[in-house]
Amino acid sequence: MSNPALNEIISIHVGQAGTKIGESCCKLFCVEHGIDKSGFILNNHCTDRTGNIDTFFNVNSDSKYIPRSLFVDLDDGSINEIMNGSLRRLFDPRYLISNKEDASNNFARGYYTVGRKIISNVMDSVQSLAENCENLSGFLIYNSICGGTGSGFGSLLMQKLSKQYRKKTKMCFCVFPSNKLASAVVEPYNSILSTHATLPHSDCNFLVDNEAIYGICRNKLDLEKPSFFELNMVIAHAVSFITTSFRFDGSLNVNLNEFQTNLVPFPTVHFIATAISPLRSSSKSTYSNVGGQQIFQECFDKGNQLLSCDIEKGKLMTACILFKGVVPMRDVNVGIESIRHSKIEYVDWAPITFKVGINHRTMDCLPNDIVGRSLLSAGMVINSTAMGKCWNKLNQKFDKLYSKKAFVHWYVGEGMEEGEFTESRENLANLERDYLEMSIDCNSEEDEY
Ligand SMILES: Nc1nc2c(ncn2[C@@H]2O[C@H](COP(=O)(O)OP(=O)(O)OP(=O)(O)O)[C@@H](O)[C@H]2O)c(=O)[nH]1
Ligand SMILES: [Mg+2]
Repeated sequence: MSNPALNEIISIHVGQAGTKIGESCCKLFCVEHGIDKSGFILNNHCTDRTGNIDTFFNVNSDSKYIPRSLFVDLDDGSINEIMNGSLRRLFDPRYLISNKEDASNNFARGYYTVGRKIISNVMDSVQSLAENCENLSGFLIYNSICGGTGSGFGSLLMQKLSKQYRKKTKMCFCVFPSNKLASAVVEPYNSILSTHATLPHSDCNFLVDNEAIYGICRNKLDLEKPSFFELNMVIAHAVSFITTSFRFDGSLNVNLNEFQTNLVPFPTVHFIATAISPLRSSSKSTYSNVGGQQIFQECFDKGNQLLSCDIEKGKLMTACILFKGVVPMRDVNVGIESIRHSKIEYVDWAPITFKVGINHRTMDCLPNDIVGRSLLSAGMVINSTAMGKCWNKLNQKFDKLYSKKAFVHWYVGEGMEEGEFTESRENLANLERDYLEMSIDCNSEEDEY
């Protein structure tokens, strides 16, 4: 019989960004649950801080905890790094899957050709992880929707998961293309093709972009030239806030289903921005002491957001704030009130509500962390109609490329029909319209995003 206390989650990390972010997250989760780099509970770890360790970890007969995580990449570069990295004794090598040939920034290679070669192997591994669960609640999928593997193979995987595990929640943590920084000219194609392919299969996508996180590293954390390693540490903290209530009991807890119910008012409108506060350099002080009200305000500050989406240019639909530390309810209420009276606009078809989660544990940090500790901290997740503008910008970039049919032959050459470009673009136009629809007040006929 299933144990209702258990709520296991399977994490799947796809492509370079997905796997490297996954490694950073696992490092932080180990610190939080008091596990050493080989998977054993630390001797000096207080047992009541271990939390619901089974959410993200399996335990074997030697009492070793192994992340319930699958790492997949089409080339072996990042997987080899993980196999030889500081967590090499933690992972089960059966769940580190790679091949020899990447998708070369091409969605079609990840989806139709190179990715097809390993999909059944990957799905067998997912099944073996799922069979080991007593009460699987769902999947967290990490990828970059700009890369060929992340977008193409990620989409193929989501479609297979949706077919095989239809009723299980599927949430994604995605690197979204940056406005100015791009590592490949075809990023708009990959992201739009993959968003079209996965829209009905994902319940909720938490988006981050590297430009926003570079800004955090430079302006808040005093790092002049941050690398992916540092960017991924910031992302790991955001993931930690979002998943804390799945992993530790709290005075106000938010589970996977509650998240979805509260954050997603309409199935396609499921793209969520995240912010963290406080963000102070770890070199400045041992602990910063910031109050609940200030945390609320900072979470709405552009400089604290991991996605370059101008919340002030849209209307807030829903938001959820997840505290770590002891926060008086009075401070929470004053914080909510101050946001109600700020420049932020709200949709008028739903009451202004902030779902609040509180976990009394203070935040944990890695030994070499760039994010400074704080007695009280929070992650905020926001669903805003401003996201419609992000899709609009990306659609325009797609249109420019496609007006010349530039680079299309690389996709067609991998067996993709050209019609998939137009079909995907039309679907993304519908998504823009969904955001527009959400932003129209009940009382007025015309409005903007
Ligand atoms: N935050 C973060 N972004 C990354 C990382 N690695 C790559 N990226 C970004 O992700 C996008 C490219 O995606 P990758 O994950 O490298 O590509 P992939 O999924 O491996 O696909 P292919 O290499 O094309 O087969 C670019 O926008 C990179 O800037 C990382 O470790 N962290
Ligand atoms: Mg790659």
